[in-house]
Amino acid sequence: MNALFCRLGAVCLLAATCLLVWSIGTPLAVAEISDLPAIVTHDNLKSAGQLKDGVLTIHLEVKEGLWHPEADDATGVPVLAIGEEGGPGSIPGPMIRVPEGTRIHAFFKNPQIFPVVLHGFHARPGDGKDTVTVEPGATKEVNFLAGAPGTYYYNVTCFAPIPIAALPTSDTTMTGAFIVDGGGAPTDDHVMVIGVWYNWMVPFDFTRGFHEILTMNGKSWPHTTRLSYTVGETAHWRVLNPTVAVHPMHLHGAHFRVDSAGDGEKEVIYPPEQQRMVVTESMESGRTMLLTWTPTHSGNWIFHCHLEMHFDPNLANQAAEMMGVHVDSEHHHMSGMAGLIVGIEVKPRDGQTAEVKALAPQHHVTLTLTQNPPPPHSSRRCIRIEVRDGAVVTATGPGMELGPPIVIYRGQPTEITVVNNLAAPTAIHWHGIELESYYDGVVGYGGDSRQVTPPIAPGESFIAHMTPPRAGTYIYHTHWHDVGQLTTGLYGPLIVLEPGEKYDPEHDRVFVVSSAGPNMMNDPLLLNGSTHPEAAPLRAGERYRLRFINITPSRDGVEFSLLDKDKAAAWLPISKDGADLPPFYRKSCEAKQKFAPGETYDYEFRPQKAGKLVLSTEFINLKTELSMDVLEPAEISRK
Ligand SMILES: [Cu+2]
Repeated sequence: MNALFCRLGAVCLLAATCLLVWSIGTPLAVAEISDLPAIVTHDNLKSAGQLKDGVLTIHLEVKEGLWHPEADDATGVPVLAIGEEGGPGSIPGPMIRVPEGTRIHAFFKNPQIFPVVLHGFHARPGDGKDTVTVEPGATKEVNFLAGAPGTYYYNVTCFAPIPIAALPTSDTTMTGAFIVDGGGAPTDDHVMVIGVWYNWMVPFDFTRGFHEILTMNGKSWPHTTRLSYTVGETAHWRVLNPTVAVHPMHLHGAHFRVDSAGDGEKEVIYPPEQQRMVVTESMESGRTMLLTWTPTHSGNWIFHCHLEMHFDPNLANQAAEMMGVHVDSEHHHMSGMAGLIVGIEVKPRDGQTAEVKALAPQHHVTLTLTQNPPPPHSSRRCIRIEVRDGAVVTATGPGMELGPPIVIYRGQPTEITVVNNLAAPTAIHWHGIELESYYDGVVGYGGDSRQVTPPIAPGESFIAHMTPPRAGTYIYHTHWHDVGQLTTGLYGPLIVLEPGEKYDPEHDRVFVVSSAGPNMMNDPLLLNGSTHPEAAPLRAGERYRLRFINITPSRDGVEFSLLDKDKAAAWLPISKDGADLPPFYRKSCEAKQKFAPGETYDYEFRPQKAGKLVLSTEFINLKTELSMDVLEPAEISRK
């Protein structure tokens, strides 16, 4: 089932419960709320409990308190959290981290007036249905072997009646990491727990989002902990998604290696031949991963969820306002981002300066942005993108919402001049390209202390330098904090070819799925910039490279399928996010792929016979199709 519907079901149930409790209870006065103790946040730097003779003894408790997802001195949100007895409640909950073979002896105290249910307090691999209920006022003792090494988590849920102070809160505020070390996995890692807090009391409005606060280790950008590395240093991260939402996690400026995939109960550590390099990994609800990356460029970088609604400052502000939480909106609007974002500050190697020295460009491209007048019978004003590459000029087609491809070459120093003739400022992110931070498009943060990425004001231009180290499929898209730009055509494919290769649009096809507006449930799904896309015919027997891009703002799982009379055809996966896939994944398979915003996939496809193929893109109730004729083999061009 789609995660969104799961979420809606859960939300409706909880909202109903909360409303019931609200109707029979008495809300705490403001003064009583501000008297609640502080819930602290932390970065999972040490294990809770006492480890002695192979046994970790830990005393945990449900605590009420005020959580500060923004600045520590900003108004808090009343929540329930887990803490060690005698200490404060924390978000994420106290980390349980033990060597393989450890026995965990936990005492769990429930001082609340309702039962709580413990999930994940058992050996791994485990069964999610294996839960323990702690009655009101009781303390329960649980004793289990940690089990297989890996990245796991626990969470605690409560049944109604929910205390009024915690009314709109119970999502991932009672979740913590559970790490079992061993099996050669790194221990010098950074553990990141994603959190989502919903305001259950606010009715849903798909044009305004879910009214939620997105956090990493209990904090929302710009208050998340800044990580620090030196160029060339190896970083290992364990990323945990114990939320009900999908989060396509995207790293700027470098590819990372996906070393594992887990679901909280079981983790699969990939052998080397199954490790993929990506820039975006779509983390389904419940998913965990271990990743490794090595910064190659100094400066400031971000690791964030690519769902626009999980970093849009306006949505974060709305959620906060609904709860009467003070919002540091000045800061949000300066950086234009909020929510599920982590900043990474990479220092140059010893003896090297951070100065950005662009190589003398051998290739110049100009990208000119203008506002198109609305087409007849429409009030939508879309953005026209013109790409000038030497004498060749291509542009957004009439009535379309998609920039033309920019084609550059691996290893060739390139400069792209962005000319902004729009009425508003903008910034362009070269999604997936390994380049200097200053050119990466993150306004107010990219670059370093001496030179920070500026917005491109109306009438101004900005030159981005890059020397892409690998050939593949990337994206250029607006990184300005206005979803309007991302939903009126300010994006396009960025294709990196091998040196000397010639772009062959006949056999190299790009399919971009995007959105004609910010409303994720209603605004049409666009395929190649249109609701009625067209494509030139294919020829039976010839080999094609099909490149797919999802640049919708928040459509977490768009399903692409290439159908031959309603049955999926077969294709060969060749790369993901611009990085070639290892041979393990290069096997002919059904031509179907579900993918999230910020992901790209490339396939090799060879139509077998003449006929008709349909490329279908679907998201819940939305569907856009493209039909392609397959012609008889041409004797002359046949390879
Ligand atoms: Cu997200």
